Amino acid sequence: FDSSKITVIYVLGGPGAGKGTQCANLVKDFGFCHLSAGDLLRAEQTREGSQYGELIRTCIKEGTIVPMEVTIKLLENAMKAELERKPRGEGWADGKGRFLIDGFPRKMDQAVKFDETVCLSTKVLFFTTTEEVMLSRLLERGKTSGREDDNVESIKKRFRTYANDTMPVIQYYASQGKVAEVDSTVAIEDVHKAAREVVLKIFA
Ligand code: UP5
Ligand code: MG
Repeated sequence: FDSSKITVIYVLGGPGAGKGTQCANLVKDFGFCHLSAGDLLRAEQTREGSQYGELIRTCIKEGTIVPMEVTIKLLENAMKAELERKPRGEGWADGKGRFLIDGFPRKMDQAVKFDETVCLSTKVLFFTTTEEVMLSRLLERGKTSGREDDNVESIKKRFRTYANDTMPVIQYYASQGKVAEVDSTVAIEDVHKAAREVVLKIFA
């Protein structure tokens, strides 16, 4: 993708930190196209004829990362579809495609590959809170979400993968000066205000 035609923000943070919730708010503010890697994988998992269904189901339940080729292809296709749908950038004030890539990249290999072969991000929005807070949010959501990974065993595994695989990605982008950290412990609307400030600066 031509980086003069798109603005990409990676949205990272632990499981249940509030990435999806805040992306929905930022879509309303700035007209982003919100692409959640987890949502794309869950859709692919149930798509008839997908050869990756079982692989994705196992990885999600075990809290491990699906091989990057699968996720990168899904994201790339979704970005292409959005740009074809809006050839003149309707709704994007500067005419550039605006993408929030949520929950990706969460392992170094994905980060390097995506940066090298798909596009570079302008910023990384990094939502932080404690494991205790994340656990209680996910268990609460698990009562109704139907997500196979919203149970204590899977959540513990997701925390481990996050610490081992995703934290190095955040450090990598921090060393490039791209990371904006937002405390997501507070009320949804307060997190939203802080996140909006970060994005406002990008489009200023
Ligand atoms: N909530 C949110 N904010 C709140 C606040 N400020 N105060 C009080 N409550 C708040 O929020 C979680 C819950 O908390 C909700 O009920 C919300 O109302 C409440 P949400 O916004 O959904 O948090 P989010 O960070 O999006 O949590 P999510 O569970 O989606 O994060 P994960 O990163 O674990 O899940 P994801 O879908 O990204 O990935 C799932 C799996 O897919 C991974 O474990 C992995 O196996 C696989 N995957 C890959 O293999 N590769 C990838 O690149 C991406 C995913
Ligand atoms: Mg999410």
